[in-house]
Amino acid sequence: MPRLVGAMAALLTVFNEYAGKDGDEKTLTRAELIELLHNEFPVTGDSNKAEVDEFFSMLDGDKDGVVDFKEYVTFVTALTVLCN
Ligand SMILES: [Ca+2]
Ligand SMILES: [Ca+2]
Repeated sequence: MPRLVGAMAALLTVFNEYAGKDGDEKTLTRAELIELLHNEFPVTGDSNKAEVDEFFSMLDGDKDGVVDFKEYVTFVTALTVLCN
């Protein structure tokens, strides 16, 4: 598989795997997001609750209390740019 296509597929797979835990696979709740970060971004594992709250509201661009795929992708893209 071309690497970029593989990266996109991985993005989707990770989102779907964590977003589906509460039965609503279209959005990440706070608990789902914490689990995703803990397993897939271990560097954030030591964040305290206030940091997680701040992080979550940063991701939740439209402030509806959940993170949808678009908000998640925006976040991952921003992180990728930061890492470059
Ligand atoms: Ca969900
Ligand atoms: Ca949202």
